[in-house]
Amino acid sequence: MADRVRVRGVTIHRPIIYGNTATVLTPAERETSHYQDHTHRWTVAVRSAPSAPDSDIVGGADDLGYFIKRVTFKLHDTYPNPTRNIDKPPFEVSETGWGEFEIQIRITYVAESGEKATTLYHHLKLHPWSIAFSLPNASAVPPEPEIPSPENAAKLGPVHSWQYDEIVFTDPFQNFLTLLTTHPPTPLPKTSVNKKPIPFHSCNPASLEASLKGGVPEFTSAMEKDEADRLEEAKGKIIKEQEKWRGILIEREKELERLQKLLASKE
Ligand code: SLL
Repeated sequence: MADRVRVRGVTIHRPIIYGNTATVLTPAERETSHYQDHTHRWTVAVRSAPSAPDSDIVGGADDLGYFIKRVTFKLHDTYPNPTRNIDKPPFEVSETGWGEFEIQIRITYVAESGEKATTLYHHLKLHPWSIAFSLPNASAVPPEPEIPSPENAAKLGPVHSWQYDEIVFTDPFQNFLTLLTTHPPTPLPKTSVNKKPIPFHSCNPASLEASLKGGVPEFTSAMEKDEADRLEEAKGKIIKEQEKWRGILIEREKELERLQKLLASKE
């Protein structure tokens, strides 16, 4: 079967995002909820990275159902039926709750891909981002960020926590490669079309300010360049530090040698 032939030397990828959006329940919603202790409504999802035009949803411009067969979200054991299998787009789960926890996300590909499933982890984020753990000079063990009251958190608007990633297929089967190439992904916009904020990431503390102003964040290709620039800058800083400390070490070794000689001459 020619279809089951692997196309050697080819890699093809699909950009995705995974993460969650959370909002504080209004007092009325809390009253009518089955669970009086639930404070937030949240949605965890796997989506295509670009956002649809004029959409209030982070990502999701493309339907990923042509190559993803199932997404399994493993919720905290405090939830009924914590293993949620989603077999068609949108690949997402919405719930209410009171606490943050780690969600295991398992992506299974369509059978003809012959690809193994991918497992990702996402920390469900309910509380607003805080600068406490993103300051570059913060102490090694950062303080726990304060959790604002529901009233104050509600004023800050929805919380977004999304991670960009690329699913890479190496040496794909010919039929799967054809399937992928007949569904080209919508390209990411170069920069945000509607001046949407870039999604906050703790590796980029500068993005906090924009994310606190609210609005639905959007992934752009400029983010990739910005991240590469930040990495370059950090590399430069590390090289400078290394040179500084190497200089200090050489000085100290010279001093040690001098003192050892002095000591030997006194013996
Ligand atoms: C914590 N490690 O202690 C976390 C656990 C669990 C969250 C959080 C809903 C449970 C229900 C819910 O929010 N669980 O169905 O009532 O913070």
